[in-house]
Amino acid sequence: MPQSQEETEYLRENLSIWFWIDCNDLEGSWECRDGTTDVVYTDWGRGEPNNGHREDCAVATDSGVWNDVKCEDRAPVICKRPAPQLQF
Ligand SMILES: [Ca+2]
Ligand SMILES: [Ca+2]
Repeated sequence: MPQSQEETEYLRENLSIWFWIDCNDLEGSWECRDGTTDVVYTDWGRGEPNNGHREDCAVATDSGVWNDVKCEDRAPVICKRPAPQLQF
C-alpha cells in the first residue's frame, strides 16, 4: 500500500490503471495481507470509503486516490521491493 503522498504521486504519474493496495478496508479498521492493521497514511477519494455494495477491498484508482470496491472485483497488484545495491 502506498505509504506516503510521495509514493502516491509517483504511482499517479506513472500508472494509468487501478490496483489493489493489499489491504481490506473494514470501515474504521484495516486488515492487510502483511498483517498490518495500523494504517497511518490514507488517501481516500471524495466520499470514500462508502462501502457502497459491501465493498471492503481497497484499491488506488487511476487518479491515485483510494476507493473501497467489492472484493469480487479483479484488480492488478503492484509489487514494491528495495532498490538493489550497486556493486562497483
Ligand atoms: Ca468498506
Ligand atoms: Ca467505494
